[in-house]
Amino acid sequence: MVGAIQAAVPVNEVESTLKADAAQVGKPKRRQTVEESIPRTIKMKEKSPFRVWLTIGVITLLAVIGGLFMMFRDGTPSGVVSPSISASASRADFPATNAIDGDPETIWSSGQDPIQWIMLDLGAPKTVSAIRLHISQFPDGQTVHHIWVGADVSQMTQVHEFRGDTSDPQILEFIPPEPLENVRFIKIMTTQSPSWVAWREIEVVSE
Ligand SMILES: [Ca+2]
Repeated sequence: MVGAIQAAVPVNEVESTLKADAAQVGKPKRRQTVEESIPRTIKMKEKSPFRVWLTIGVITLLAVIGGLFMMFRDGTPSGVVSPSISASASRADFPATNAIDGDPETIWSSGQDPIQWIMLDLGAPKTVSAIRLHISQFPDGQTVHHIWVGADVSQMTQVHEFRGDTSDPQILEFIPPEPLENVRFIKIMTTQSPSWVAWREIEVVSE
């Protein structure tokens, strides 16, 4: 049986195969270039504009998040402060915030006779060149208002006193001889008035 299988392969075909193998011996194989060695799928991804823009987008997003973190880690964005206000007393429908909303038609009212006060926190020390008080008063009459300022609520200094006949909606303006430096807190204390203590608006001109 073995002899029969060997006889089934033509002699000429065996010789030509052996010659072809012999011709390949010692012949250097063509080297595969680096580019050819990279799978096609990877090359397609590297050339994709979508992938490039996605990378740029992610980097930009991370930079924005990092910037916002730096801005807000101290509680407020750098260079931006938000004033706040408090008062000795306030009627529910006439809150203290009405005194700093920029609208003379909205009123803070303590709902109380003197002595009452309202205090503005500028959020950071500033140089103040003017303070304007928009009166809300009924009836007209003799009033006394004191302006206190300071960098800290425990160390306030009185810088002015308004004393005289006043009426609604008069504006009292205080312009110091020199701008007041290092002012964060401004307290307006009313010690005499025929009216409940109230203000339409407190304006502060600061640098
Ligand atoms: Ca107002």
